[in-house]
Amino acid sequence: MTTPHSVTVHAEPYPFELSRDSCALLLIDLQRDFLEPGGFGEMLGNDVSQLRRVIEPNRKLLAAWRAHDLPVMHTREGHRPDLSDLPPAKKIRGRGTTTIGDAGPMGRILVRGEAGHDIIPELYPLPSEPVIDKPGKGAFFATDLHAILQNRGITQLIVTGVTTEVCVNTTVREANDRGYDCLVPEDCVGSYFPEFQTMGLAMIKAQGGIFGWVSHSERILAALE
Ligand code: C5J
Repeated sequence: MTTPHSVTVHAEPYPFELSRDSCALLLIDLQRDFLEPGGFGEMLGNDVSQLRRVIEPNRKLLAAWRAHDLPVMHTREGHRPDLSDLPPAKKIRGRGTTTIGDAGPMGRILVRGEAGHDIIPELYPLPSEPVIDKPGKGAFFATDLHAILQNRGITQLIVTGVTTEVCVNTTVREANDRGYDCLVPEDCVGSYFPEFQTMGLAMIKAQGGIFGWVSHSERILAALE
């Protein structure tokens, strides 16, 4: 529905009516261990350039959100230092020699307070922007994100970050089930695997937007201006 405070963003499967009064930018897990050369992601053999290409479009989108004084929130995937919130199944999954909680190239892997767990400097949160520390893939599981969004009257989310098929997709699905409208700018989300990037986006907008909408940051910026 178009209102005096809404703008239309060209999107698929159909235009997204972005309400300036109730739309937050949610940046998912833009953490050093996932994106930086020398981090845990690269140590596992992943090509971090596939994720690093999202930095610049996210930087522009974040700058616009801040300039318009619209709400911004960030998430980080990780666990308590004593690993009491780490399910044993997650700890042993993959049968790797180095797993969550072990010493990695940037401190203990996916442990809160370690260098690799923190958000990359290019997109670092302002003190006024909530940072949601999440133990799971979805940003709503075992966090206060839903309460924070409800308290601020937010009903729409622009979801960006990494990885497209894991934490971004899981969060969009969780948000959809809680009644939020989600728009995903394709250039602001990234996967180590190009085929998962393609299919992760296709799944969101399939069947008339079964989980949400897909667009491009430039289209969102154009609509905001
Ligand atoms: C995220 C992961 N953030 N792929 N985590 O997607 O394990």
